[in-house]
Amino acid sequence: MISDKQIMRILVDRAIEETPVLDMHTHIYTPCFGDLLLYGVDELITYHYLIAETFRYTGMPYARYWAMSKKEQADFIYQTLFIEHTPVSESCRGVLTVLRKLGAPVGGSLNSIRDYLKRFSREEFVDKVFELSHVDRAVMTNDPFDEQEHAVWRSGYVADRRFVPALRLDGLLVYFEKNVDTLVRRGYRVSRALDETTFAELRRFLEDEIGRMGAVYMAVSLPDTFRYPDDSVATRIIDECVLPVATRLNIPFALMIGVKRQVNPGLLLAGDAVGKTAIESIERLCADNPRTKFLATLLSRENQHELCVMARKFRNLLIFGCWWFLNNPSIIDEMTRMRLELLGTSMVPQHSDARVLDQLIYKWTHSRSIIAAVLKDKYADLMDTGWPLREEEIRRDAGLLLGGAFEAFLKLRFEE
Ligand code: RAT
Ligand code: ZN
Repeated sequence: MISDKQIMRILVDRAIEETPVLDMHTHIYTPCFGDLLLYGVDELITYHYLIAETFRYTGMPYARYWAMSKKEQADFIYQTLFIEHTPVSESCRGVLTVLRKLGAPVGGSLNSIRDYLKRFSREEFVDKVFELSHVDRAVMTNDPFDEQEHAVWRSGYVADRRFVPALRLDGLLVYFEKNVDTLVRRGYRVSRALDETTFAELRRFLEDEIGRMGAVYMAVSLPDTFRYPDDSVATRIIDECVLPVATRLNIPFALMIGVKRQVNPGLLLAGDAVGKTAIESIERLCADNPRTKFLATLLSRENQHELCVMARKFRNLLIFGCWWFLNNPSIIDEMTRMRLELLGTSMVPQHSDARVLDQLIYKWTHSRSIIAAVLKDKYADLMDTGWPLREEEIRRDAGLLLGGAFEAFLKLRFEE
């Protein structure tokens, strides 16, 4: 006879499998952005996570790698990580999951894989990836200071319901000085002096960009050394511009904190590391701005428990994802358990951070199975209490965890 718990486990797998994902942070783009949308096996293999892993096994000068064509780089990484070594790391396994799901010859030569993938047109490939990953919508990272991207927003942008815009603020909060001239060229009366006119113009800039894009949140990635408040440009622009605009438009301000930029510049994008940050910055922001909504993800494993506790204290804080170096099965498992135990379903267990379209497939295949495994354990404990767990509850939870909690947060309005 099949037990209640066995039935529950089948229902959980089914619910997690069948629930479409709203992926709240990626680096992929609507097809109208042209070559900003990365896809295909050469991009997949030259993902910066794999570049860092490749250099573990070679004495080759970094510059020689960067001088190669994309195809040569992919050949080199494939040879190093998949042929000369066993591809057991999470990033390597990810490539293989993508290939398997696409029906490509896993274990074959890279050329045979390239040949296989030629059967898809770009358009077919985009459809195929969304179908295989069962992602309904993916939130982009839209940098208003990227000239190539900006040109498309000004003309040629074609909305695609699967891609949701989000306004990235690194250019304002981290690299303000560098971008003053661009802002002036675009007709904003700003100056490095950070006077009242500049703040008013920056608010106008933010509202223009959010309006043009239809951005659902503003976001910034910050170093582990970030402190709020302090006497930095970032604090001043956050106080005078970002918070008022976020509150007025009722859209969240997403903080992604903990990157140690360029500890090894030779690796370029793969050269960033991690550092623990001071949770007090988030505490202050949430406590002082109860009507403003914050999203947060921290890069250091050491910050995860206190971040959960912070979310228990502030309803205007929604924590999300297992970011970058945390996106490994053992850590996702641990973080998802802790978050469910401390926050129930009022959190977003995962985002993909996909830089290459194809990565939606593996990031969600791998994460779905961990989320399902954790849920099964939690439900088994719940059933032991005598709680009559129903299938509707399982489906409701799957919906919340795979995007519903984020969507509900977007709609929330905090009145004081
Ligand atoms: O995960 C990544 O690919 C990083 O390089 C970053 O892009 C990070 O996710 C970010 O959004 O800053
Ligand atoms: Zn990212």
